Amino acid sequence: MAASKRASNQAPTSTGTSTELRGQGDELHQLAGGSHPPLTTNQGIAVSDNQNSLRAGARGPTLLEDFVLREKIMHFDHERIPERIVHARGTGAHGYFELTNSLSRYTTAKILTEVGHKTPVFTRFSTVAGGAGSVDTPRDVRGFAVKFYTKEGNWDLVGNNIPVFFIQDAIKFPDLIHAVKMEPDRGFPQAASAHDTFWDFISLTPESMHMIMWAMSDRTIPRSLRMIEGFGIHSFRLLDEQGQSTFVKFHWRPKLGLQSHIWDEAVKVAGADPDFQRRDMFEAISNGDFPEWELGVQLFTEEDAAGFPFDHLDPTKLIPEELVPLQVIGRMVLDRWPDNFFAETEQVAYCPANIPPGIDFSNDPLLQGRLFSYLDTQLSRLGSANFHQLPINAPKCPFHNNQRDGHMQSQVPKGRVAYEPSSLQEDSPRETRTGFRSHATADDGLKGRLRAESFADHYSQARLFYRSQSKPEQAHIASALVFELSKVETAHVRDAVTGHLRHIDPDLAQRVADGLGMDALPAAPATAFEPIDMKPSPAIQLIGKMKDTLQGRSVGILVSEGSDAGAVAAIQKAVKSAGGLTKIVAPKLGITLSDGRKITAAGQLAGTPSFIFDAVAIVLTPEAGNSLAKDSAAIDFISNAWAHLKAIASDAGAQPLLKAGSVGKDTGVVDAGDMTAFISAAKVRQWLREPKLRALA
Ligand code: HDD
Repeated sequence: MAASKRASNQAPTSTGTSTELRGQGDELHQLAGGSHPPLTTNQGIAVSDNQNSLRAGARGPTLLEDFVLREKIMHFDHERIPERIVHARGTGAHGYFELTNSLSRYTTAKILTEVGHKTPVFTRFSTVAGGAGSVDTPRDVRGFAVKFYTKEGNWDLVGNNIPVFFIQDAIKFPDLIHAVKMEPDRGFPQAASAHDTFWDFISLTPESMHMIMWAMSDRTIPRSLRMIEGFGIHSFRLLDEQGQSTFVKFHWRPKLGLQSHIWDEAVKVAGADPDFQRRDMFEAISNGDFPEWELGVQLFTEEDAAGFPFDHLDPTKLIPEELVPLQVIGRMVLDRWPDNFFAETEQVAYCPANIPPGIDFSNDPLLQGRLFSYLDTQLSRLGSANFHQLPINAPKCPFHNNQRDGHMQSQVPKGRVAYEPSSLQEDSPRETRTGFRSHATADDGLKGRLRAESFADHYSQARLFYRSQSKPEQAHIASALVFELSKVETAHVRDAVTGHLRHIDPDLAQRVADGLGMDALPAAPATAFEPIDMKPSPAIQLIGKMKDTLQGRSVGILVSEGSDAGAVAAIQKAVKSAGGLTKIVAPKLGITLSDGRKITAAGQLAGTPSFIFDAVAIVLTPEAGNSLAKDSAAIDFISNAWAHLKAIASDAGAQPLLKAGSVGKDTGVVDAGDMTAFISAAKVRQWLREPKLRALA
């Protein structure tokens, strides 16, 4: 049978008659099993042979007449659409938003007033700088874009995992992006900010300093997309029945709490699994472990804003939660993976200008520029003004207007009226009183290319951020700056950035200068605004927002031939009851434990390093312990777990391996018999271990 299958698949088959060719298709059909519909061209013509093109003789030329071939290749040639100029690498999922607390005092928007209603959403997470094929774990801001298909039209909240942005005015966006992307002469580095052009731009753009603090923190190397916050960044408005306005900032808070990689881990994960975060999201949703976020709002009035020591219209500023508390109003659950990556995740088109009645924009100049950019980019990416008709983009409420025709029109409007006003057709669409209205503001300033003086303070909130961090977080920020600047070849750029740091925090500047081996601190640039000290905000810590849980985390259990089945089962049980997942890793996929049971490991050791787990357990016979102590993959497994500050449980047999991996002693290194100690150690990183093993700035 195998031989005949090979023979029938061999191409080309002699001077096959059409009968022979059909026979081959039928055979393949039977081999696959089931009742498949006939393969057709896009015109619905059934295809009899999908293996051989039409030729003049078995060894002759292919004929132009072969419409099956030409249609197939033409379509293939056009399979790609332009990738997003930013945020090209992304992962999306379907789900719903459920309102838990009504904002009816402030807005007429139904999505924010109808408690209990579940609004469908499609949410896409992304990195910013890399191309569509880049890795998931570079140091980068993460996009957090939510399309709510509300009853009153689509609302797109197109945010990031950081509450502020690099620049104050949209006119600088192309410069920022050109600076961070691959340098144009050499075409590298891909998905990395650690290069001259990025830091050159930053050194000349003091308004970016606050964002730089966030970007250099571990926020930009998240462990999982399920463990990031999201922010709408700009102030928006809520409008009530009378058109009264209240300002609002939107925040997403992950149910699993925040967790990030440490830098060395992120770098290694990039090699081990370029799709790490996409896979993590896919597996979580497939396991029914649905990612979830709370939606919180900060509400404030024009009068409140007048009392803030910063301008809330400046997107490089956040409003500390200690100043305007966060009120949780709902939750978003992502419970369905897309059926098709291209049709949904690639073709989804977000636009911050999509908002339902009852929500409105503020004058944030970055937001104002974005309102133009996204619609324009969709035209170039999706190639037609009808991109809104694609299923992933179409509103789920009725929509009608007099826009007509255009490329790829898929609607078939009826009737003779395609204009307004009209009197010829009863059901032609008309404007409505409850339609979208803009807040009536009296903005009558002088026309000019201006920047408000209230936007001049570039350092106070950068200082606020740095000083609000815990000690390990501050060390990571300083070390990230040293790392990034050490990749910058131009000395004056390194100096200029370090000079800015002096305005943020002199100690930070000194740490970075020391880390770079500078002889003296470079001069601080002149500043129009003397930074002020703000009260530290613990709410902007990352470590402070880690949850004491194993939920959403995973433990790798390294076993080998004859490992103690009872110990393995005990670890699996303890981790499961703490809400975590376990995966068995072994030198070979098929492995027999001490009870004689043959199991299939989830990962083979050489391809399943410890950095894809949150904690590890090692259960080995003395023989296996001795032999793995000479195996570099096993040594890397354990030494990386130690270096990445993870909890390690091990039995007696594993000790030679721990020794070979230079594992030391601390509260995170426990006996495999003590699951209570292991579970509590596995919930956190062993921060106290870090200074012992890594030179941080
Ligand atoms: Fe943007 C995509 C977030 C400023 C122009 N942006 C894009 C995406 C996110 C953001 C999450 C990906 C959406 C998706 O998943 O498809 N962008 C932001 C945030 C900003 C921001 C949080 C500042 C607060 N963006 C910004 C400015 C401009 C753009 C100032 C232009 C003036 N952004 C774009 C774009 C993109 C985009 C070129 C590329 C692909 C797309 O829109 O659909 O239009």
